[in-house]
Amino acid sequence: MTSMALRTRTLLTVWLIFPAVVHAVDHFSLSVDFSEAPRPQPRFWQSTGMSPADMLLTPDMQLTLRMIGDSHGPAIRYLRPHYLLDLVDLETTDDGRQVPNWSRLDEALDPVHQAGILMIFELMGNPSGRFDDFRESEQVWAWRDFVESLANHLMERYGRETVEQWYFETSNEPDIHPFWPQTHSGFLNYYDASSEGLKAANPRLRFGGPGAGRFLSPTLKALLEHCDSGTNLLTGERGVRLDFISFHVKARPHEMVRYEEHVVDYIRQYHPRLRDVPLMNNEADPIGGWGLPRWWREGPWPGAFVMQSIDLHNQVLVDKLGADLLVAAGDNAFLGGWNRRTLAARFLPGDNDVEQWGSSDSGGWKPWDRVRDERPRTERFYLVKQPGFTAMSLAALLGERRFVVEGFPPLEQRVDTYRSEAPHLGCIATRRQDGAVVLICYNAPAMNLAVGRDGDGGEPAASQLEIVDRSVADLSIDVRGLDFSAGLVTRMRIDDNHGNPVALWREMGSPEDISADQFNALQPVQDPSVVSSESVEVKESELELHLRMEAPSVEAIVLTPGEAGMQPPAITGLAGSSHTGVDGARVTYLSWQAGQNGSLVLYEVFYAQPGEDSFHRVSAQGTLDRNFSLAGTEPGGRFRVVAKNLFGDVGEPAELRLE
Ligand code: 8U8
Repeated sequence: MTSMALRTRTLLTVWLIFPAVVHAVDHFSLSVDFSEAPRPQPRFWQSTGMSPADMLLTPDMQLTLRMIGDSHGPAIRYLRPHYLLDLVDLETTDDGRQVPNWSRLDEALDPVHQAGILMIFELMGNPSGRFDDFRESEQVWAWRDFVESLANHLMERYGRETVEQWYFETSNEPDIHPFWPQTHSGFLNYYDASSEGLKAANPRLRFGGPGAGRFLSPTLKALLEHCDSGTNLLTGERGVRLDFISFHVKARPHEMVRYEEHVVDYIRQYHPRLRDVPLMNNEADPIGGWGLPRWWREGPWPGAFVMQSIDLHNQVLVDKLGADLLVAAGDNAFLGGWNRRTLAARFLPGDNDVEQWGSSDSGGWKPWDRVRDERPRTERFYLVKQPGFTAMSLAALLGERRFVVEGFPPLEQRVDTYRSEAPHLGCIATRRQDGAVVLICYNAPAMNLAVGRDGDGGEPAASQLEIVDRSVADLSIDVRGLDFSAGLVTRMRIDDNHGNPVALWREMGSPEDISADQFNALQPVQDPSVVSSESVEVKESELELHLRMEAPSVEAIVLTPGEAGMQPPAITGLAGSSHTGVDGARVTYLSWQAGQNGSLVLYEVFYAQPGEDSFHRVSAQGTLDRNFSLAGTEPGGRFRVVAKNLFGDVGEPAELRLE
């Protein structure tokens, strides 16, 4: 779409729906009291996944990992890839023993570890095709030994403490063929052997599953039954350890938490002994099929979805059910264009959605029989962060103590998302360790996500656009119980016009191949926009806030006590690496540290071409993540990075000269 066409649509929207907007903007009067007893805010959204594992060997995936590790917080702590053990070959020694060759697995996991990311390690894959029937006792014992040596290898390479923070999980979605091509009873034998192998290496390693793909499937029920009261095949003991129960629900958040509640009810009714076992919905995506084009992925809706999912999981799983929720996060680290389920949109020379080496051809699926991958390897690329990922960086601002925001209709009335009032709105209110208060509000229009499938190329239907247009709302929030008298209110936004690079890309004329200049223009918009920062007086511990929530949108409001004059941390560890952009330009990826990651500072990045004396700013005025990419850099070029607090105080800069 050209910028001309874009403007026309904006005008049309204004003219056509202006009368409707005047009557239709809902208004909600909300309140939150920070002097009440706080509730916990577990970080269950900080996980992602992708498939298959050999994608970890590609430069574009490796840069995605670094963007995760260098994000604010970090936004994401755990990675859950499928088919890791397909990277292991069994080699036969002279005396006829089979020994694992770990080198390709190491090559895949090293960059994950270097990026500071922890693993949800699925014991998935079939080394050299050795294990095809776990009803056979010989295979069960061989698998146990294999898992023990795997765990020992991982602890040796990545450190015992690190691996103790990982979660080991069964094979993904064993209730969906051909993820688990074997029998049911074979699966339970595999479970026992995996559990014993891990325990033999280190009893502190955590193991659970089954990563169920279907709602309350026979596989999930059988595993619960087996772990509760079955017999451990290897030890003869009654019951088998289950350190967490994992399953997948892909739906909009209201429906998602309703399904999850059924799973919790089932566990409590039939397996009261397992009632306190922690839970993971480790593929909590809006809809199945990462690789199908979806119009609503091109823009801020996935960001609003992230916040709504956090809010409803807080309200239902944490508060109402008292569940120990470890993970409720998407499987969204795939590589593809704007409208695929990706953390960063990937630009390739030519068609951006062409299949590349290591990426799968149909939505996370990988047929067992594919051995060789003849497709082209990714060599030239650009990555642009999507609003769903940016929203997770914003969520990292949230504190550990949460307070209830009153004033929306009760949740039970909002469950029917097509008929009830305000199913799409919500606010999360927290206080941080450093005393700042963080409120995040969202507007996630409740349209039918499946409309726009296949046939029509992922274009939005008129009915859906209408739902989006009608969803705008005004919120007034009466904030009470503040324990400071003066501070700063900083607002950061993600919506159509803020923190939304695809909008700028459309204004550029939707180029399939972006240039270095276009990439550089997209960089500053991939962060949430700081839209305002104003000093406020807090009278009688109270403050009134007003927000217009466009649809879809996310707004974070940070209330920082105190005033200007504090020294922000110095930048340390400034480092750069480079790759090649689609147009052949050299792209420098910068990353750094500053105090503790997660502290309330923003960064500014400046660059001077070789021979130039003065630096010019290349980033937005404040960026949240500890990384930045610039295309068209040259040897001798110099970067300067500074941290500044929200009051504008600037810390000690760091400089880097490119080789
Ligand atoms: C039912 C089904 C059919 C199919 O062709 O592929 C599937 C792939 C099916 C169900 C699940 C499935 O994989 C899971 O979901 C994927 C997705 O794209 O939603 C991926 O996110 C996951 O990696 C995978 O576990």
